[in-house]
Amino acid sequence: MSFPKGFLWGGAIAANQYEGAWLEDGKAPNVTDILVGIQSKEPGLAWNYDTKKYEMKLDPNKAYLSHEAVDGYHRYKEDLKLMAGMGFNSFRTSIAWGRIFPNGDEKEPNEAGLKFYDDMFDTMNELGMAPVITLSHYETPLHLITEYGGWSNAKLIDFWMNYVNTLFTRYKGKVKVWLTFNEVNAMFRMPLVAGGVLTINPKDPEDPLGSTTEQDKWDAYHNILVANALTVKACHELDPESQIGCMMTASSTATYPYDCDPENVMGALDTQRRNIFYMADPFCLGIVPTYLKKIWKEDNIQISFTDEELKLIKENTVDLLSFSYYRSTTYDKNTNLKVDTGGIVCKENPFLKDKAPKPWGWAVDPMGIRYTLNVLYDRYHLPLFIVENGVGLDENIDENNTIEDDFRIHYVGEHIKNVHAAIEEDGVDCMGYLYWGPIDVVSAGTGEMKKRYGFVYVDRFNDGTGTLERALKKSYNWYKEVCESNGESLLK
Ligand code: BGP
Repeated sequence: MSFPKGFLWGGAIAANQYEGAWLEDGKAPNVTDILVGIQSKEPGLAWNYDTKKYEMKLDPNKAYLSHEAVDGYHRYKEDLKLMAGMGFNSFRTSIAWGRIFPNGDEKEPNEAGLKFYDDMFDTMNELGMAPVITLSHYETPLHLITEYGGWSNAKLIDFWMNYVNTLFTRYKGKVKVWLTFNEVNAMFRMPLVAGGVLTINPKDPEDPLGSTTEQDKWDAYHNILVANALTVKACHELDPESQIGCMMTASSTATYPYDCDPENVMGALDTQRRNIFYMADPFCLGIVPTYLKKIWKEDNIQISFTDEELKLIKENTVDLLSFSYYRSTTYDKNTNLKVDTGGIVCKENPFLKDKAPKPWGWAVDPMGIRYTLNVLYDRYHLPLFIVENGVGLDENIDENNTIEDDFRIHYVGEHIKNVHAAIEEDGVDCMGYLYWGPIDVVSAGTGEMKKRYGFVYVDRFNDGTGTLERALKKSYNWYKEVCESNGESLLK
């Protein structure tokens, strides 16, 4: 009882949550640098009434923890050794776009940024961990948003292509798997971060987020579909030995009708469509779903794809579908849907008794990952890659300089067992499991340090204090056994 030979075991992080050094070696701010967590409703922006543009204006009373994060920029070599120490054969991180093209619209890249990732990928390969690299993990350069309005502007496609062509050429042979945009299907819930969209002539300058229109978002959708297809094409041409995938937040795949009321069944399907399939279908099947026409009509959206664009999207589908899964949800027609980074929240599922400890308290649904794998495989027949699954806990180091994180061990173990069942019993082609946040990083959603996912603890706190020293939690050795035995330790 083990996983298929060559199964990829490891963990995943993102540049903006791990590296810090937000203005070092030529880097300029990216979109997450002006937020205390991507759920924040108050971006550090001010409207300049003369130039009619937004400018960065950080709130001096707020702690922007991502600016220093956990100092990965200076400590990645030791951290990667700790990751390899767990028997990882792969490791996922992102490239901060702004290290390579600080403002995003330069013609020539920043050599210091390129060199940094050269060294990082060499270190991973030397340690036996195949780099799995996200091209953009909520890291659109801020200048592209304040100057151009972000992805709603078709100019972004050219800037992006200059960026990705530079990467495919430079890192050819070093990267095993490329992923295009992290959780880009969340762009309607989080347009600024996941879609990099901001209206540059706002109705209410004091409310930058509230001003972004549905039309802006659909324009961004259009441009991102074209950019994704062009990226797949470029990758196949420039770095044919690697594979390229899209990256979806797939928790919404596991949207269960709250009961058998046909309206709830239909509503659950509609939730899946509006949250994942509307984007995964073009990326994986090369089609723009027909039901979108109804939505565009209802919302009075002007959007049309040229024949040439449709052909491009059709011919350049991804090699694999990677995704995050944290938890499932229900659909109930009488309850409003709420969102956070782990997925959608609706009416509580009475069958899920197992809950993560408060304050986040997510309902644990390990079978949901098996369900998600099955739905996605039936629909796309593509290799699937779990590149995020994990649990954030509020943890304090004990007198033995460790943390007994039994709940994490339980959570991860149950999910991995269901991944195995999907592969062995259901025949799903799943190429790997990467745990989200194998080392504590800044939370994407709330911008805190307090929400810790790591097998490795980092001494840093919400108020910005801490020595940044690393310590191993109990789960470190547990996950090491799982990875080194190719899952056998868990399945026996
Ligand atoms: C995903 C993001 C990650 C990550 C994770 C956990 O949505 O891709 O960047 O952080 O969620 O979310 P959080 O940090 O908000 O708990």
